[in-house]
Amino acid sequence: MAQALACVSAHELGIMSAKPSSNPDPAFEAIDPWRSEHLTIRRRNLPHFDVPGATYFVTFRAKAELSPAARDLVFATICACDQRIIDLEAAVVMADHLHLIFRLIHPYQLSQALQRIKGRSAHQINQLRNSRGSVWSDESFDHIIRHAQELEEKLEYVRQNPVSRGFVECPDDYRWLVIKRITG
Ligand code: NI
Repeated sequence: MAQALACVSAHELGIMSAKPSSNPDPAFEAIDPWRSEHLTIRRRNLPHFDVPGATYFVTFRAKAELSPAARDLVFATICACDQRIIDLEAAVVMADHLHLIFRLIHPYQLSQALQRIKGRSAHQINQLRNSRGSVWSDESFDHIIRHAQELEEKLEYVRQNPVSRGFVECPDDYRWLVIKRITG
């Protein structure tokens, strides 16, 4: 499991570990998603928050490695959902997982958006592979981005993912990456 989560930074998983007790009002923090420094929801086990206007950082994993053709299909599915279900900021499709940064378009909820992306891409990948069954891990990791600096950090994280994984030397050379705004 630790390996499967390797690309999610430690603070993304902060909700799973004890938080330092330096906060003067820990009870308040515990119930307010905007006050929680690194709210991350493991959606199979915990309730989640749909906050209107929130920008989400979402990661989910493929059960088996995605071929370049499969990554094309996933990327096309994400782009097809953009401006219909999600307002996409950034996406990267890696060989075994993907990261998305987006806002929801009314009236869609986070679970619906993820179901749409996972379901449509899985259907197409199964056709490609002449296979059936689940393509994606059931779990998704989602995180509400709280402020502009964090958005910049997440955008850069997404942008550098293919580089840090050794796929390319420059982010622009990676085929399954989109960043909509200029960073830096
Ligand atoms: Ni990653």
